[in-house]
Amino acid sequence: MEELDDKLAKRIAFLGMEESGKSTFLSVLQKKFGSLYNLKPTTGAQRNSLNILGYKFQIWDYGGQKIYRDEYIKKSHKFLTDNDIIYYFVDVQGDNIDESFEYFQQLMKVSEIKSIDTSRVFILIHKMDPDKRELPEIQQRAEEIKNKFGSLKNVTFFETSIYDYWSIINSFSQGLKQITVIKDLFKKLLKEFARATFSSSIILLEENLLILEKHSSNEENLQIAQSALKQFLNSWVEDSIKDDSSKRITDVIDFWTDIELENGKAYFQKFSFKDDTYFITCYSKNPKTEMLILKKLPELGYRVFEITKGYFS
Ligand SMILES: Nc1nc2c(ncn2[C@@H]2O[C@H](COP(=O)(O)OP(=O)(O)OP(=O)(O)O)[C@@H](O)[C@H]2O)c(=O)[nH]1
Ligand SMILES: [Mg+2]
Repeated sequence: MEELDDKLAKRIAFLGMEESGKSTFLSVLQKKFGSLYNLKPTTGAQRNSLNILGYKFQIWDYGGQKIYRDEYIKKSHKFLTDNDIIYYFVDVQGDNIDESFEYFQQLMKVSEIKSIDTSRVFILIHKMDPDKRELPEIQQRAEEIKNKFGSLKNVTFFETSIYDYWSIINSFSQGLKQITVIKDLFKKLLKEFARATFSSSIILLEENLLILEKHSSNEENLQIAQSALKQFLNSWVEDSIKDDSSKRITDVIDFWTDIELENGKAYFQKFSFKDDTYFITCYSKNPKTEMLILKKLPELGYRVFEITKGYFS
């Protein structure tokens, strides 16, 4: 079983300068909130794993101090092979942008990384903290990062902060989407579920709270569902940090939550099939939706489970 898992393991790289926030981001993904603020600088390249839909993903956290950076470039065949996805971190509050860009350019030149499709390279403009991101100097630095890094390759940017939980899972889910197949089955499933429950938009998440798929009648309704989900998640993260940081966030999350919106209601529901746990957010203007979701969920659980069995083939 272990051998099979290893074959399926997908490799994701976290690269960037020292102190750009890579290891902290990883701890948030792994829900290790207890050790969030006392991480030491990473020595060399460290392997971590994350289970997603029952499959093991490897996340390589490449310590960013100069001695290590030089080593990865020099011995790229040893350090940089087999990565499927690259997350490159730029600290919007502290990094020397020119130096970071130079490192990024060097990385993109080595053959092991050059061969990776641009759709699999993500730049995280990190430490865009909610209380700082509107400041003119931060905005200006974010713009500078986009101009510099965007000039080299047609990469995707995300603005992230550990103080905005949504920004972490959203950016990571986008990357994941690049290495997963059978997307269409989830799409179809959600479309049917939306029809059956009169939902205007739906977001499906797996047990790490990573987004599997979204469905919506239009962009505006999707935005409403997303901002409701963002509210749910951010409040739970706050609670779980305050409360007892050793507790898994998925245990802190209520089984069923809803919020009244100006026009309609948003629901958040945890559901399971066998040992697998999933979450769903629905936004609807129809009062029947609440009852219909509860009625239809067992079947949805079964079908999501069924799809995930062949998910990473
Ligand atoms: N304000 C703010 N600080 C952050 C954020 N993410 C990480 N940090 C802080 O940035 C510092 C460095 O974080 P690390 O995660 O250790 O950085 P790193 O990129 O792993 O560093 P190396 O291992 O040396 O490459 C720590 O003090 C973190 O608390 C963020 O989103 N906002
Ligand atoms: Mg580190």
